Amino acid sequence: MKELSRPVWSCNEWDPLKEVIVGSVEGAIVPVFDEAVKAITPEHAEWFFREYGGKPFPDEMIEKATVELDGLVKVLTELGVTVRRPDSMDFSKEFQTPWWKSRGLYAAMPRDVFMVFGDTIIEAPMAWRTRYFEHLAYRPLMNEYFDKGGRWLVAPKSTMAEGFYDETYDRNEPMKDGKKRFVITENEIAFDAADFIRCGKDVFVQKSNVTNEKGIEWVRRHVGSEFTIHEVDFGDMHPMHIDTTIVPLAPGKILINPEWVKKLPPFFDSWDVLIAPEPTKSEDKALYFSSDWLTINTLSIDEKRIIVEEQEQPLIDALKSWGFEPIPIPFRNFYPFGGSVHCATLDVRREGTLQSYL
Ligand code: ABU
Repeated sequence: MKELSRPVWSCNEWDPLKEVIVGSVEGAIVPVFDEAVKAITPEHAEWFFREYGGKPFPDEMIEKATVELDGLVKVLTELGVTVRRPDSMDFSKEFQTPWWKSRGLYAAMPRDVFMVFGDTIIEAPMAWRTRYFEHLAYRPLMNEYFDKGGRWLVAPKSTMAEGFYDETYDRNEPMKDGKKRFVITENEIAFDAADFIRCGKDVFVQKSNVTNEKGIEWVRRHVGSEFTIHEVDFGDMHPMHIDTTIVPLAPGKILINPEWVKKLPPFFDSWDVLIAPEPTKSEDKALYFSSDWLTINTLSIDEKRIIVEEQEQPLIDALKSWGFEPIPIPFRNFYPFGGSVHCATLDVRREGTLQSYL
């Protein structure tokens, strides 16, 4: 098969981007403040969930974030990238399984739900009840990629019933006997795709409040011997998604969050380690679901060009000094939904080949 005729093909974070899914905040619902949400919510943001949990995000937030997502779509399109969007879905509708009831969340972050390993899209089982059916917003797209010849691997969903969440988990005591604790147990398979980050044949993953050992092992067994899945652990004490911790930008160049990354795995010994500057802080935009390090949650168009949030001037300057060509866009109003440009996108098709960058 000729490389570019593949409907699904992406092996790393930096090969020239050809097709991408961009999320949507249409109909987004604030999750109720349950154990899973509590585990990753900074204390200053608890009020937001207590006030709005189970209700739609305020209209003004949705409108402003939508303008920014539309801006991202425009920029990507002008760069010659094919942009796809999820379907509308009624996330306010209550649904139930044999064990529990919930409402949905949103289809804002395709990165959390899917990952692409070569010609295969892997659909993550997720770990929040609100996200149990989120993949269905992308079903028409997945069917299309499958019909065109792409491979589509779906991980078994946890019941998310009693026993899946650790009721004794305390966010203020994230360590026990020198080991990190998480709000999910090891009873069933769980992972969010955004806990994985790809460098060709080597993929890095962290255990987190949404990804357990069993989930990592499921991926390892199903992707086969072509890929090596490296489990890593950094200094984020309330981890959920690795793409604000380490960000491979080009062969041999990795951007790191110096607050959490004190040491990299030996794989990166010969790589240039680019230390991200402190994030800029915005007084008026609360980060309800995330750390300040959304700064480095960027999207690479290729080995040089990187989409970054326009207020992150220290990062923009640093990227230029390292020889990159940052493309600043306004995206600050998307931050309160829990991510930046990397989270809001899924690169379905990039040029390039599957190789080792060791
Ligand atoms: N969804 C990405 C958020 C990770 C972080 O809180 O840094």
